[in-house]
Amino acid sequence: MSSASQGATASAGSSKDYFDEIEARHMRPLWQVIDDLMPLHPKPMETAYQWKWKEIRPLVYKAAEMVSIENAVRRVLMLLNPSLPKERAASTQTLYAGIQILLPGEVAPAHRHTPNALRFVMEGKGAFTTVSGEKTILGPGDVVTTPTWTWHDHGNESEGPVVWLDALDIPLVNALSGMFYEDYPQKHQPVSDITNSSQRTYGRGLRPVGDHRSLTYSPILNYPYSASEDALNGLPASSHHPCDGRILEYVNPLTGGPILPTMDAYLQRIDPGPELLPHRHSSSAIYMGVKGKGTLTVDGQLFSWEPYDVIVVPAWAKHSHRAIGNEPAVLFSYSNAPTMKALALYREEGPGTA
Ligand code: 1HN
Repeated sequence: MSSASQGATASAGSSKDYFDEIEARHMRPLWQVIDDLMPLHPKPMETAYQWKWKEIRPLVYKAAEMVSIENAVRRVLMLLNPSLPKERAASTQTLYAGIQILLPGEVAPAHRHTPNALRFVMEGKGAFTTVSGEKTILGPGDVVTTPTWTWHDHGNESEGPVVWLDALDIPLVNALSGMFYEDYPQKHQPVSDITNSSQRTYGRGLRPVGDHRSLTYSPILNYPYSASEDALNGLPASSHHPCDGRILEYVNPLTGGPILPTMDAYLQRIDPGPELLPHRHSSSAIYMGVKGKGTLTVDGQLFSWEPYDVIVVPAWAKHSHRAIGNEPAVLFSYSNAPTMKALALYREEGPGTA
């Protein structure tokens, strides 16, 4: 063996030893992975996914037979995106979705946690939620806020079950190690305010003089469906969005900004006609069909939806809407855009953007 080839062997040997040693010491060469670490645009772990209400509804009602509210505390079927690890309780990398059912006479006891929550009521009329001492009666299509660290409990004093979509930022809060939780010492918190007082006071373009509320979340507890739908139907054609049709954001009336610090929410109506233009944004979103029928094309994958179907639109996925049939199609959605904007990570690409 020549000294040259010995040198080559020695250097190959020491190179393997070198890489073994850095691996053993829990290090890794950046130059081997930099392209995966920093792709040219977001490549989220979540993929587009759909849950059909027809398939999940019987399982949600079955949960009400299988487990008592005393045992469950919150009787919820979580909608877990199969592309994400189960233990993250995630529908996208930052957003959680679940379907909750509460039977007549049941109580979901008061507690609070750092994740923010939004609810979209699907079925049932007359159950209540109390948040920070204010009680509101729930009806289909109502959007109810439960901001970070606010005491909240639910009860059903009506004759039938109530079912709603829970939207939380649990995966985000867990990724940031920001989870705190506390039970209230009693089942219900004291109800100190007039029913629906925040909607009555702040939902009408008025504001109490000398008001010093925190501006990080909306003061409005319940955005009732009838008012939201009326607002949508009152939008002139000139303000329709090329990708989203008629679209309204649920806002904090004190700032004009999102209703929660980490999540925003929208109601939109797609009128019959050709598919609207595609766009994408670096926020991820979860859609729920409300009325009519439609399609949502996500990165070339076509999802046909009916009321209460849930569809995940991953970050940076091109998506476009269409109504199916002769009726307008109404969708509720929520996204992590406020988080992305707060961190200067929000980008959008579509008609009118460079
Ligand atoms: C929660 O408190 C509710 O209050 C719903 O209805 C879903 C999921 C995880 C943790 C807490 C509720 C939840 C939750």
